[in-house]
Amino acid sequence: MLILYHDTRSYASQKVQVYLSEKGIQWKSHIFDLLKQEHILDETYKSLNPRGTVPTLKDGDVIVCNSTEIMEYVSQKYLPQSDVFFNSDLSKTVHDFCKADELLHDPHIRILSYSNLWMAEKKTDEERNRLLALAVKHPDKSRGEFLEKAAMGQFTPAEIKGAHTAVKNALSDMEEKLASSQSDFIFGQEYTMADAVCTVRLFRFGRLNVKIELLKDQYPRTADFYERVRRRPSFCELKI
Ligand SMILES: N[C@@H](CCC(=O)N[C@@H](CS)C(=O)NCC(=O)O)C(=O)O
Repeated sequence: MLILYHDTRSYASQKVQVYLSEKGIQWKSHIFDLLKQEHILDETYKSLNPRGTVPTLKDGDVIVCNSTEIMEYVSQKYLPQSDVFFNSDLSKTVHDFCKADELLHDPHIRILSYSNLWMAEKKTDEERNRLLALAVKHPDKSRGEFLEKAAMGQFTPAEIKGAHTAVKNALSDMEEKLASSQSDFIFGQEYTMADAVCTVRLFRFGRLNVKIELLKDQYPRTADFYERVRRRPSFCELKI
């Protein structure tokens, strides 16, 4: 049985959860509470994912880190009938889209999520000091520095503005892709990893107060896409 190491609130983990649910693949959950930094404190997890991030997939002896690679691994191993498997152009398009989403996530969605959701409530000195002490222990130095900045509320106005611009650009890009796809899905006639990515992206934008329904005039296809995917059973995977 596949084991997914994840946090149900994590953006990167949610993409995999939605995709596995869409494709009817069974998996077992190993949850870390990222806000308590459980993924850093667990010594055995370091050997599975040396960067100290989630998600990680374990399939027998095979360990796969990173959301795009996990979805690709699952597609190749368990979904040999999929369009993506037969069509290398489509497979590259979907891959590139998912990789671009990772760059939207880090840094932009992470900055907005930490400042508007995870660190929005005022922390006590004790909580902040605990986070700062863990930040220096993070196996990935740049992630430790990011956590320190988030705990101290030190994102700059330029970083926040850059993140909002990136969100707008992502909405325009989805709108264009849906206009040219001429189907219910982002690319081609089949639900792909890119659709899981867009579902999670729009859900997170909603939590970050981007009112997709109110953007119907500017992004009508994206708003319709979101209405459709919200009705799919896989949407139940999404909670914050
Ligand atoms: N590009 C990676 C990003 C993974 C990532 O940033 N995961 C976040 C949760 S969404 C994480 O592990 N954060 C904890 C940390 O940085 O310590 C992917 O797509 O899997």
